[in-house]
Amino acid sequence: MALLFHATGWSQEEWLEELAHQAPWLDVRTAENIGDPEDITHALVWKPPAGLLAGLPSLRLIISAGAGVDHLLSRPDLPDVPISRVVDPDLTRRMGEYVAQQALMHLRRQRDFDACQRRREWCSDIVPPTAPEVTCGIMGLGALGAESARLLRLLGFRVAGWARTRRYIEGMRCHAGPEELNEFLAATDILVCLLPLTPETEGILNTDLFRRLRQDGPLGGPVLINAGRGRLQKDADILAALEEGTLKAVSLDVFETEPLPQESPLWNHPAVTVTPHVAAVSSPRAVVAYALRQIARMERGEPPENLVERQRGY
Ligand code: NDP
Ligand code: OXD
Repeated sequence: MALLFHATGWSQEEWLEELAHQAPWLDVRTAENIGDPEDITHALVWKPPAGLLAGLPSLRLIISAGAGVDHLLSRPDLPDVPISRVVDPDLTRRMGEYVAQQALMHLRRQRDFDACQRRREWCSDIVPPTAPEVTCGIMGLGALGAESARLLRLLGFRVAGWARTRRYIEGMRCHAGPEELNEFLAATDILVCLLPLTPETEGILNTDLFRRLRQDGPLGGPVLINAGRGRLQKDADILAALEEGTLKAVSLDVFETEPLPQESPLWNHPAVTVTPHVAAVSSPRAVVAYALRQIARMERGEPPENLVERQRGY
């Protein structure tokens, strides 16, 4: 038994140290030191390079080191073995914190106060509404969406949600499917997107959708927070919606092209808050522990957790 580890764009060293620390007994291989491909039974990966997972005849499980699996499902060379994606309290907490922070920032008009401060202006005429006057609508009610909803409710926001299938979450209205999207959008002041990227969701955050959001709410226009995936949104449509006033402000952690190109107007738009895809980073400690639990489950003959359903795309 050997584990192949590869994470594009992350510190390889830090992850290998964590693997050695938590599982000194485990035979860990890397792309540069793969040895006999027949030994590899498990792979813990994030955006593996093309070809890395092909040609591993003993591979039994792929573990995605992130919650999203579009980096795997989009590849033609993906072997036909189960994929477990990380669902972990550390990652979930990070996303909840990001969503709560951004929602409060928009509620409290912090960007406006920042601008006033830069102008040395005492803007005491700006009086923000309170959370119970504002409805947050969460697209995607999975591990991350459900926790974000819980935190937003604790902060006093009205919260509604939308998912592919009917979800039942205490204290909030859950809408389901394309036929209930309109009703959900029409009541939403702050739209929080935590959808996976699939053929159905690609480009869903577009002009048509923005125009269906509640336009006369207490924030002076709807706000978008997207921490799902960049290709869920059309960057150009966001800029146009800000221009025409269909969106009041946006917080974006993800972008159609990452890193966000230097020339993108999103960087210095006064109504755009940019973070560099860090809303919920995968912590080596938490994810290595998760991966080891999945390997142990398989050793005991139990199915791994959080298996991806390939045909639905997440
Ligand atoms: P889950 O798989 O647990 O939840 C996905 C949710 O989206 C489910 O509620 C699902 O509906 C819903 N959904 C999927 N397709 C559709 C559709 N066509 N129409 C309506 N709803 C749909 O995922 P997580 O909550 O764990 O993660 C969500 C995404 O967050 C990840 O896929 C990833 O892209 C992103 N992410 C971003 C990070 C960042 O740092 N920015 C970090 C981690 C993740 P149903 O409940 O019916 O299945
Ligand atoms: C993830 C991410 O999917 O970091 O976990 O984007």
